[in-house]
Amino acid sequence: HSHMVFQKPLTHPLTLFKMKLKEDLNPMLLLLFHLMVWIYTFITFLPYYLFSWVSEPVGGFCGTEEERAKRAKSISVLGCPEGPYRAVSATKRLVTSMHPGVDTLDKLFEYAAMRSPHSKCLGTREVISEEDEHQSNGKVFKKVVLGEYCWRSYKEVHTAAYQLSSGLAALEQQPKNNIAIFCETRAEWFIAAQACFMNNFTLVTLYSTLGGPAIAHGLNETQVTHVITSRELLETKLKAILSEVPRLQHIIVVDDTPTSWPGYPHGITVHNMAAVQKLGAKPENESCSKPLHPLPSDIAVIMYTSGSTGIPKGVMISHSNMIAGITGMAERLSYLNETDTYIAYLPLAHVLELTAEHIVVSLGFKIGYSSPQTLVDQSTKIKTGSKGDTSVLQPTVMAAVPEIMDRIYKNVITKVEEMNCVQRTLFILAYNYKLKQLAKGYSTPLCDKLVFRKIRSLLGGQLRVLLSGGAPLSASTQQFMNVCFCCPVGQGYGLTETCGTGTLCEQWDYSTGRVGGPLVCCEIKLRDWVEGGYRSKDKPHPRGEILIGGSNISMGYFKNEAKSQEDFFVDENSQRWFCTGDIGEFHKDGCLKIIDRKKDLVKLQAGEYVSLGKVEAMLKNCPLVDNICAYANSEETYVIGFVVPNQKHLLALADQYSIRGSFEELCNSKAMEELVLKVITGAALAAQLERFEIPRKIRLSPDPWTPETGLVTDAFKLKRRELKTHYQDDIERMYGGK
Ligand SMILES: *[C@@H]1O[C@H](CO)[C@@H](O)[C@H](O)[C@H]1NC(C)=O
Ligand SMILES: *[C@@H]1O[C@H](CO)[C@@H](O)[C@H](O)[C@H]1NC(C)=O
Ligand SMILES: *[C@@H]1O[C@H](CO)[C@@H](O)[C@H](O)[C@H]1NC(C)=O
Ligand SMILES: CC(=O)N[C@H]1CO[C@H](CO)[C@@H](O)[C@@H]1O
Ligand SMILES: CC(=O)N[C@H]1CO[C@H](CO)[C@@H](O)[C@@H]1O
Repeated sequence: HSHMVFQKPLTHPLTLFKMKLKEDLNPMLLLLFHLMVWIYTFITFLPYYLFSWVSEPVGGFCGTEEERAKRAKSISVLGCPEGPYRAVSATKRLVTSMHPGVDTLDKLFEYAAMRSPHSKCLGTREVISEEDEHQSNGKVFKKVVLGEYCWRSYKEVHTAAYQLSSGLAALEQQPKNNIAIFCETRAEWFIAAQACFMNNFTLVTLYSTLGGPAIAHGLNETQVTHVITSRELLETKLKAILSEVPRLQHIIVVDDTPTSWPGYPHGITVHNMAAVQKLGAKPENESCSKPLHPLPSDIAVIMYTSGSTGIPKGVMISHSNMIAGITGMAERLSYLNETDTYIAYLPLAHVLELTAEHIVVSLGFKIGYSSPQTLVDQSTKIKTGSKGDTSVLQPTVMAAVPEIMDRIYKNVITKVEEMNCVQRTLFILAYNYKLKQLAKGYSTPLCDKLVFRKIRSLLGGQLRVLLSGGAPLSASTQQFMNVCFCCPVGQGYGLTETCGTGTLCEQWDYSTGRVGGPLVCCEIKLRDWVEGGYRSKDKPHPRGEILIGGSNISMGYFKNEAKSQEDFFVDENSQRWFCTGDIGEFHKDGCLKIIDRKKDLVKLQAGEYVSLGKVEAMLKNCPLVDNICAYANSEETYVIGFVVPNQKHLLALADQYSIRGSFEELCNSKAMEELVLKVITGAALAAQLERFEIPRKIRLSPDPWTPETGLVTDAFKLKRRELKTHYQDDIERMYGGK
């Protein structure tokens, strides 16, 4: 059987529209559209043609986008199919730092603060009002009205961090002790991190969505005495586990109010961050804490990853690891400059967000803080009629996990379905026209202005690049973002263990499903995985498990030598490597494509191998499916699935077959299960899945899987073990046990 995962073309939802449209297409409209496009292209092409030979192409950037796309991004330095592959500009030597002498994170921020002290650095919106909105079903939603962004300059942030660092030292935070940050993404998080780096305090990061036992485990294992947190997390999560963290002495709360904290156990003091900064600003304390600058080999962060299985693991990341990772990514994003704006809303405890914010510092632009609940005008916490963060900030750079883009995509598609015939025809014509032009390397300014401007304004209207990481992005969603948001989606691949780095697509690479070539700071090898049937000798592309090596590879897992030995190794040139467990293939142009995951492969009773990840990726493109987890057991002969259906589409389907009931009732109905299974099977066959790969039975779940439910990670990756436990009864039922 074949392992050619993710390679077959997916049926794009818009092609379905196109088929429907053929019947009711107005020929006049079509003619008019083509005429308009032709005239516009002619008018804009002429000056371009006349002037194109005047401006000299810049070295390395010459040629049309089409030519550039053909050029190799990386090559195998020894010429073997298994690699190692390196970026073309780094074949002789991997690049480990961007600014000379800047080899630790504290030096990086100091460098940025010296270079442009008065530039805007961190921005936060002020809260104008807060109110409770009562829903008809008795639920209460908190809604906020937010004002403009208030900015702090690089110099102000540096001073704030310096004072906090001195203040923490005055509170007897010792240079050799770890210190934890357990907080939502906000400016104070970033300032606190800089404060720690300055004084060689090792920072321990924990996701704010982790459960109590996991947090206690992390805090206990790292033996922290000081924790920086927010008022909300202190009251909802931390307070309950204080007895399990006996070493804890000081809690620093980033909020301003209240200023006194009664009712905490003996031996624990709670401080406001502002008070600690004030303490640090006193001359007697400032002088007593002579900063102990870290060395590049010192550990900067112990990052706990929620992982898709078991208790969280702490990954030890040194300053040199971080600097190399930032350098690698910043090199590929070097077209960004001080005029850009980054919107920060992903968890800062996630390596993607932490490196992204440091890239901003490294390139010298500004960070505006946001949150998933206030991101756009329609977000849950934004009061109807007031503005979301993207509208106010108008960011030019944004990072997103595929889950968020999938949601945007499905929303817009639903809107398109609701349009009248003329509007829809225009939209689809423009969409397909632009798709074709992009493939050829041309832009379509007229379509962008007339058709896509409104969609683009959803995210502020100024986006220049969208960075995507954390999980594979489906080809249809990527194309949709390329077309409708008029900006490239830079898909990347990296893990916490590799400091977020590995590969990143180039700005003008519009090919889908691929994650680009290796960054200049690392190299990639493919290792044969014989059981899975992947070998570097495979044709047409070499395939195998992805190994990433370079100075960006982290030092291993905290207090877990056995696991570190298993996943990391050092080669004969004393370079560290990490074995990712992901399966990839290298294309002719040196781009990597992730095609499978070792852990997701299950052998069915009859001996067929099923890649659960591949099945899920295919079926997620089905509009009826919001999320899906495929499950298979080696003692059984078929695959089953847990499905979170799309509410709107499920209700429509029920309506079509005159099945009545609330969304929840429909999800529990046997008849609906059969209907959805029929639709999914159709979609799976259209996507050319093998018969044995298609779920034979499914369970519909009315509740979406969010990180809070513990069923997915913060990057919305499925936690298979937790899902299995959660649906144990259903598994038994579907396999005929009950
Ligand atoms: C920084 O702290 C680590 C322990 O966390 C210690 O081993 C190292 O020597 C310190 N670095 C300096 C330059 O003092
Ligand atoms: C905390 O760590 C100690 C050892 O350092 C261990 O004995 C104890 O069981 C741990 N407690 C929790 C709640 O994990
Ligand atoms: C920054 O980039 C923008 C967009 O590419 C460009 O228009 C501007 O001139 C650049 N500014 C500087 C100072 O390089
Ligand atoms: C370590 C140290 O010297 N801390 C001092 C910081 O300032 C406060 C208030 O002046 C003193 O009480 C601390 O002893
Ligand atoms: C911390 C770490 O792993 N450092 C390594 C980075 O890579 C260079 C060579 O590429 C090694 O010499 C370092 O030990």
